[in-house]
Amino acid sequence: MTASDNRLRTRFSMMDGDGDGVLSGDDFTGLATQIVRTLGVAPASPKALALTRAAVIWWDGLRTAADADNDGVVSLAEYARVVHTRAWFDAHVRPWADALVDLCDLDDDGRLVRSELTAMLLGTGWPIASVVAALDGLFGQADSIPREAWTEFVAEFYTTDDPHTRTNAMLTGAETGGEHR
Ligand SMILES: [Ca+2]
Ligand SMILES: [Ca+2]
Repeated sequence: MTASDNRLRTRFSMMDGDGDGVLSGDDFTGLATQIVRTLGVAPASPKALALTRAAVIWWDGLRTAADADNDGVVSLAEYARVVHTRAWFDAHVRPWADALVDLCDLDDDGRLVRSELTAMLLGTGWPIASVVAALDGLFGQADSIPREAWTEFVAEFYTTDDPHTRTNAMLTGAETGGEHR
């Protein structure tokens, strides 16, 4: 499997929260609920409600772009045909990325602390090895990073076609160092 296949499957399986092999609205609202629970945020708090709204925006954008057979769910084959441009990301996924950092930025100082970001990512189901590798690269020796550093990393993960992207650290397969040629 190439790194780009791996990236596609990793994105898909992370979105398929209930693991039934297709993406549906329930996967996205379920992911929001799971993150809110993991971080111990009150479900009725503004930040938690914003995350749920962003989950719906993301799903609506994905369904509109990808559900070619119009059956209300997005299969891996349908997902594979969608190209995520930066403009599409900004319109449909960035609200989710922003809501997530709002949730993780507990003291609202515009910076993310590594422990909180780690908790959030583990809560969304990322394997710990991927989380550690990605955050090692992002944080280096720092305790916190500007929130934009994280949202840019997320944008790159969803939109890049560079086989050697630093976001390969988030891939869940054995091959994480880019494509072998
Ligand atoms: Ca699903
Ligand atoms: Ca479909």
